[in-house]
Amino acid sequence: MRFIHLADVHLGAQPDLGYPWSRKREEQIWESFRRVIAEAAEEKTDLLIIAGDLFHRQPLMRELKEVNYLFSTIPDTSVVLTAGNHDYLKKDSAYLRFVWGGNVTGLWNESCSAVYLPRISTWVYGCSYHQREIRENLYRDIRPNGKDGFHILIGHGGDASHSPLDVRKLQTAGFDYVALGHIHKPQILAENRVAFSGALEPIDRNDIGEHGFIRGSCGKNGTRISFVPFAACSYVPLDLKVTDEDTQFSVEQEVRKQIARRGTENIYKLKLIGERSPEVRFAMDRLAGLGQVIEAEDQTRPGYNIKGLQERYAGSLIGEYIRLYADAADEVERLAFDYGLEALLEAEDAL
Ligand SMILES: [Mn+2]
Repeated sequence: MRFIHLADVHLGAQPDLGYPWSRKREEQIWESFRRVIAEAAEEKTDLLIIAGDLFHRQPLMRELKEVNYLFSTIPDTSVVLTAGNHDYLKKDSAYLRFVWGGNVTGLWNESCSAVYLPRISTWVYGCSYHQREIRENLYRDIRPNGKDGFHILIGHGGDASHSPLDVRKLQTAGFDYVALGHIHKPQILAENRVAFSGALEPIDRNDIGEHGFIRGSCGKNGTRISFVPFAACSYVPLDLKVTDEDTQFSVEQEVRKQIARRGTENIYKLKLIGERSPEVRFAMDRLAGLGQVIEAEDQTRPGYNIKGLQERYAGSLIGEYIRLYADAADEVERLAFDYGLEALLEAEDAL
């Protein structure tokens, strides 16, 4: 029995609102979901699990119609989904009013129930959020029913206000696989047993690293799972170490090179570190314009020749300042020292 485990697709999300690529990202999330369905068709996947937060907010009827159309293109795949904290089941939720295709099951109950899929001899257990926050562990007492077939649990949560989880218990409860959603970072918590697929696409700048889904199978020899990178883009931290040789233009050249090498489709969190020549200033807005750069931070320090300055300004205010404050106790003092020295040297220059 071959399955795909998805979660946190967040259809309808508009990542990085206000940035030029936001609209494209909104489209890419839908497009990625469509690509997964095509993948399921190609691989003849038996079961598609969607472990909550398929939508970023309450789904609209027309959006469910699109989703249901996509499900109808994989009639031989059973689709089982639950609602998470983002697309939780309000009283008038479109999820409940919508008439789904024959291959689609929503586990909409507030507490765990199971559906049996005879074609693949598989029981799928799970429940849905009926409110934004749930502070108790929804899956504490759930166990497989002991009947023949594979037993898969769908869970959503993992933090204090969204069903905290007990991984050990989930691991030993007796399920063939526990498919988790809510935490956007993909992570296998117990080998071939318990995993967060992570968000299909990164949803905001905190979703660093690769994203995709989990592909797995259950059979006579147990369960096998693996993570499949699938997202159209990643948020990439880009720390560039500058030296006293660097200038605005040389750093621009390096940023261009790095973005070309790591992929122009990605979104970058740029940080300049290291010691720059004291005369050089970096125009961070120019650097941010060189690609999809969501953050551009200058954390460089002026690389003063402290010893040289102290000798040169011995007996003057600058010499005294260096003598008193050059040994900074921490990063804040160090920064204050740099600013102070810079101001003093500029004042000196102006004389
Ligand atoms: Mn969630």
